[in-house]
Amino acid sequence: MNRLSYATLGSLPAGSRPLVDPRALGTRIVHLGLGAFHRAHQAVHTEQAEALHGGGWGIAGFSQRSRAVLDTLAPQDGLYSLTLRTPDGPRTRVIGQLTEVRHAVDDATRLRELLVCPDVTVVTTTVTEKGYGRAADGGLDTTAPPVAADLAGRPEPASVVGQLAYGLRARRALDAPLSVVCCDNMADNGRVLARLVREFIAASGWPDADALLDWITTRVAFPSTVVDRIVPAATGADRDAASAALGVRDEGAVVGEPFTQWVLQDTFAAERPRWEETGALFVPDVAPYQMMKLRLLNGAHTLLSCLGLADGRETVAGAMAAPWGEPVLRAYAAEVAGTLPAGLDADAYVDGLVARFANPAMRHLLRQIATDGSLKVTERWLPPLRELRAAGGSAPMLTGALAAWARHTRDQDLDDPLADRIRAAWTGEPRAEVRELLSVLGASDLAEDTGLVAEVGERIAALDAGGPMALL
Ligand code: CS2
Repeated sequence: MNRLSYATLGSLPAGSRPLVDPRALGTRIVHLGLGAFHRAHQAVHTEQAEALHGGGWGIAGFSQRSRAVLDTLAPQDGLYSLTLRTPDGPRTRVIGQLTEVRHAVDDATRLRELLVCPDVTVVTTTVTEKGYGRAADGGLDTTAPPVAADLAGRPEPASVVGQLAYGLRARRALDAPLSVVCCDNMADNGRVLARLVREFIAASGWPDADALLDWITTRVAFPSTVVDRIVPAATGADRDAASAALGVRDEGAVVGEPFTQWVLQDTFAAERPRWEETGALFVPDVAPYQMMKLRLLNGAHTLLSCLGLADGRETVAGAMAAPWGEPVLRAYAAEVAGTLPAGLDADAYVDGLVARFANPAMRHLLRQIATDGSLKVTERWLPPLRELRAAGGSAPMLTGALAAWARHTRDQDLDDPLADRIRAAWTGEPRAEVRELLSVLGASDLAEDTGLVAEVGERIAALDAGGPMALL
């Protein structure tokens, strides 16, 4: 079978072709983190906006670590297909918005070149929570290896924050405004990223650091965003199915659910694609949307993954099919909904989640969600837990969730940047264990809350004895 590429575009079934001719695009967006999520979300919105309004918003995607994604996409001229797993069957279409696929370190010169190009006015990022090098207090961990080496003046920065700081420093000479758009699942993600970049510059020792910080204040925007589309890691079978649908071999195929949401803070500093024409929402403050999505969707995902893996389930739909699946999800959501700002329709949102999670056409592995759990728990559960405790309310589902995560770290192989410290917390003394796990999460306030520590301990014992139903 021929490979998907510019040369074979003409042979694609009519409904599977890119909406625009990718060869006619310029490069106006730099994207850091070339994973499946970007390709199934922002790239798709951008392609739709391009088809409607033009503008030449091609994307240069820079992989941060993996070279495999380049080996896959470079021979395909940056083309790949997205298969939407609708309940009525899959729909496969080639997305043609990537004009360049590169490696952020190997192609550091090209990255710098693009960041000083006046046509480029938007940088987007999807590097996962751990990709930002945050310390427990939310600031930059200047001792973490990639950041520390970049601060020491490594010419090809390997940390995302270093890449942005160096890039902005170069761009200042051009004095052209830029929007840096964080698209990862973190509360206040724009402000988080702005802070990290500023702290990098402040720690850099650059003679122009102060002037650069002033320039960033006036010329660079870091809008916050909420991104949502469930994108399970594609399997060999997914690639085979996409290739069969296209009639050409696609090694870069991605899969996702039909649902997509993108909410952006309306504070861009410079020209951008008209994403609002593709369903994206521009609002003055994304916080309500962010809280609803992180706490309900992502929080429930993490809970289902911990409970489901312990219960021998493999996928989100499998966990939802368990007798405890939907009741646990609804009980968790009912508790967390109490922490959301007024005016949101949490009930409708939760009904939507039940349908999305139960979509039998999706094979979303619980193990994928369980990855980097320590960072996710911190974003998704601890803020609502703190708020409910501060208000004097009880939070049985959130303490149960922490217990489920604790058991997960006790019983399962961990793929987590803090795995060593987490494993070392299991000393055989139950109270001390929970306390230590909370400290590892950077939640010393909660670790010192003896009532909470005792409750989590009891919930661990209840789950050990009764399985997920014990949470209800
Ligand atoms: C999931 C997210 O893996 C995870 O942690 O909760 O990737 C989730 O599927 C997306 O945020 C949905 O938008």
